[in-house]
Amino acid sequence: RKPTEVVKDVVDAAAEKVSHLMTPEVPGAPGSAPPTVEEPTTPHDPLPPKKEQGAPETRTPTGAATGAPVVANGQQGAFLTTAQGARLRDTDHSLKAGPRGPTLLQDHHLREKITHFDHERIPERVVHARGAGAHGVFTGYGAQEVTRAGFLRKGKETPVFVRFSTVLGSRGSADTVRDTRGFATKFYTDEGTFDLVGNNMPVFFIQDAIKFPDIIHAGKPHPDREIPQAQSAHDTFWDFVSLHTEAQHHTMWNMSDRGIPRSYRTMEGFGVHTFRLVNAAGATVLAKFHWKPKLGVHSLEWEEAQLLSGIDPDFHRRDLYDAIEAGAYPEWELGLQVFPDTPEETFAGIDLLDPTKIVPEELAPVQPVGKLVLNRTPTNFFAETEQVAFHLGHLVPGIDVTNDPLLQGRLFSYVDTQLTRLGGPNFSQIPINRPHAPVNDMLRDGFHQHAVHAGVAPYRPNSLDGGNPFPAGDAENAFVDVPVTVAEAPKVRANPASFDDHFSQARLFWLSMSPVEREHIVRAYTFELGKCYHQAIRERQLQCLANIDPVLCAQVATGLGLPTPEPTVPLADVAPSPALSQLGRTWPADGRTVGIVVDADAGTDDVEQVRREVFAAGMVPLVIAAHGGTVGDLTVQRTFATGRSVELDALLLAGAPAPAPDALPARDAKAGAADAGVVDPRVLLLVQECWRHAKVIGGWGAGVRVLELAGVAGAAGVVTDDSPTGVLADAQALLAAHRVWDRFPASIS
Ligand code: HDD
Repeated sequence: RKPTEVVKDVVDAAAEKVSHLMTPEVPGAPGSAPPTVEEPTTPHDPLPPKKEQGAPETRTPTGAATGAPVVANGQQGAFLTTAQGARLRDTDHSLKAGPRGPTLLQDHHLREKITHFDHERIPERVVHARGAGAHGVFTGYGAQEVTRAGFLRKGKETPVFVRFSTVLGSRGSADTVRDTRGFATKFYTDEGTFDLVGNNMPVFFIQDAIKFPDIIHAGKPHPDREIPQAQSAHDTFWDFVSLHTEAQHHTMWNMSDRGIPRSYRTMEGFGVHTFRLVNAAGATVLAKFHWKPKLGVHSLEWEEAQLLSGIDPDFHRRDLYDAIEAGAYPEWELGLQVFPDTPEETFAGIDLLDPTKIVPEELAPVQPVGKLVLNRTPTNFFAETEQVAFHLGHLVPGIDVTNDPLLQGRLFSYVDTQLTRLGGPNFSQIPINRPHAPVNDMLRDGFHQHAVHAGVAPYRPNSLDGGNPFPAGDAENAFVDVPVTVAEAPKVRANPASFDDHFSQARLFWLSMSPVEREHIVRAYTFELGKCYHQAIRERQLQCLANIDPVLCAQVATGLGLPTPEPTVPLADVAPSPALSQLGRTWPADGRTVGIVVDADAGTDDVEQVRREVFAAGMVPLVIAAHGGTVGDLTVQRTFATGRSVELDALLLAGAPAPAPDALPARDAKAGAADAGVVDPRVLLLVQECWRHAKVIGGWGAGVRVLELAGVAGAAGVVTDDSPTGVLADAQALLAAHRVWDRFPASIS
């Protein structure tokens, strides 16, 4: 055979090897083959990058003069080379004076390899260090009446990159900690890059950016012992927020179920600040950005979040990646709350420049202006998710900032931080940060300059480069700095008086919660304050709670064993906002995970049928059995050792697996307990965990006996039927509410 044929075979084999990552299948789906893992030995080209990588090259690319192709991935050709392209014979042994001799200083390959490795780590983000990203597409619905921004035009498609994150933890911390989540979106629009750098909560701890180092120093681990990691349950955090009471509203969101999302896919997102939009005629409005997830807003149970930190610290990152690879593309609608641009910059008495306040959706409905679909996972975490650099100053014509003092300070901070993190001012040339709009700036030189700029006159005006670049006017869609009148006022370090109301909206949030959500909030405060060492801090926070709501305060005080203080300010007279509650609505069951416990000794036909129906409904079935491998024709995805309630939305019992005889205590084994219908205790644990976590549970045939032994048969949200598909149908109906909330009637009203 010709060498080219051999190479083609190897390339085909390699492509097949990655194809399972591209197909919309969950590993173990019916018909999917296990991937092969042998190491190929014949030279061949590297694995191809996933579709197009990064943005098109818009600056003069290195190599263009020689005609060499410019590829965004750094691997070309079949052979291992140095960083300079010289082919290498051996990368496993350093150059030594004889096999047992000392290593020679002249080993340039050893030094290049180790030196590069020594410098592989870059500083992690000072906040939001832990994150996960994905590529996608944004499609506008049309919003010309309020903004000229082209990416919001009806039907206009714009590539995006989104990075979700926690705030407090280090890069290696767990995903499911109680914290705010970042929701940062980079729109690579034709008119320049627009970054919407938001969170999953619509308010912030502070009203002025100058206090950002304070809140972050308070939330990060204690400087002496560097604990706790990725937690707010410690003295410095509660010391700060109880003294700095404007943080109370955001803190309440963190203590609510919003602080422990079920998935990035089930989070709302908020731009937080009020922005100023300008349309083609120059008319302006004020607006707040909202992301609404297609799957609804869902959260973990606190016990689940804690267990996951040990069982699967990468739970959210894995969930995002798996969903996209399985073709269950996460979706959000972008919406706008629009307000008239009045000199007071208020709406319904709410100061729109105060980032600790929301405008309830009942007063200003969220109007959808586009759809985001995440459909591609990053090829390389570091190159894309780690190096992506967001900045609130990345604005496009039609979107401008307001005087919100938090927003104003952020406009400084984001570029500044990239200088240290990404090593200089040229971070916009890193592939993930490259604009898709043509760039013609006069920025030159600096560390890591990748462009080979032509011309001699990077200044204006010039005649030597023919006057290029030329400023754009309105007709060429130049960015508009809205000429807002700045009030004649003395220079002061002060806030407007309206910023002094710190409790009314925390109360609004509390009053908007359902009883079960309130119970979760009480438990969260009790847990977090219970972890503080200082009694004075607990008492001070209880005083804040007393100013928010007496029932909340009394419940937490009881949990802490402390007296309930009286309010020191009048309780705000506010109307609840039902839109803030996560309960009481139904949602599509897409992407939900259904565990099916099978008995290795029983038939599996009915399980196969249920499995197919789960798939057909857009959900993910996970077969759970005593051991890995196969049971009948079924591939086992979780065993009784690895399958836990935390990754399931529903659990179906298709059998009553007995414990392995040698797993029984000697006494039971002698008494023939296995024959007497004893069920594997790990299955009972699984059922009980699912029950505690308010999961939908179902069973048929012998599975019903497991439910009886676990003591949950007949309880709310536990369905049984003679027909397996009948059980699935009932379970699916219950899943629309996400959990079986009425299993635990809450006492707080
Ligand atoms: Fe910030 C990162 C969101 C206030 C300074 N911030 C960062 C990220 C998100 C937010 C989602 C991660 C971006 C990514 O994935 O790379 N930050 C917010 C929101 C805020 C906010 C919604 C309030 C409404 N931030 C805020 C203030 C300051 C900063 C007031 C400073 C004065 N934030 C930063 C930063 C970070 C950052 C230090 C760290 C890494 C980065 O910027 O690129 O500059």
